[in-house]
Amino acid sequence: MRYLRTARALIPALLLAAHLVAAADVQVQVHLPAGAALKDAVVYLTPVQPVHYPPQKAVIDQVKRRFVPRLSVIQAGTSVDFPNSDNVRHSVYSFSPAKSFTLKIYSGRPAAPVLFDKPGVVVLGCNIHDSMVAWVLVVATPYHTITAGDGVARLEVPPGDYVLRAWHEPMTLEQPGELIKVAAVGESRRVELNPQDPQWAPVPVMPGMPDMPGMSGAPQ
Ligand SMILES: [Cu+2]
Repeated sequence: MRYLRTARALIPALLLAAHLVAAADVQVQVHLPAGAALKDAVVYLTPVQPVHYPPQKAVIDQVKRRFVPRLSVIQAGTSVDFPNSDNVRHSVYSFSPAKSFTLKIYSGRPAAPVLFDKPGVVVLGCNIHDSMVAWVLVVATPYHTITAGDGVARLEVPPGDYVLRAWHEPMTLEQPGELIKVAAVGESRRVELNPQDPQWAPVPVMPGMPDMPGMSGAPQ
């Protein structure tokens, strides 16, 4: 029995050790062609061998007639809530191919979250307030983050083969990416994003949405 108790006591320590061994640090610096660090770039590593990841939830609030946060990176299969913290009504929409939807004009909390089930770039707008814009990058991986002011992103991933990509608004497409092998000791990379590239083309954020007269910010 004593051996059994000892074995039971060891299991959490062994699992923890396995976890520590399993994670490799990947550091990625995103920069412009001239070398300047690029803040608020999404960096993501997509496993070549697909991994299972459980469904997630996220929140994009509406505060003082802005989306908060303005930039989100979520994995495909995430349900996003769009609460309205303002005392004016909003109507959130997207015409992006990766997720097209409209939430009817509402106060408070809409009835149901919106499921983002496909990878891709999604631009959000509000039918009532033209200046409201938010970006959602939907990725097919749980390994993603956003660069800080120094343009550096740090990720912890199991060692293995990945496609490394970076993205920044207003890129309309994802990069083809670079195949990298992450060893247990970790990896350090630099990724250049070039605003001259075609996928950086500005997008029409409000593509042909009819105005809604009389609704411009009037308290509801
Ligand atoms: Cu609005």
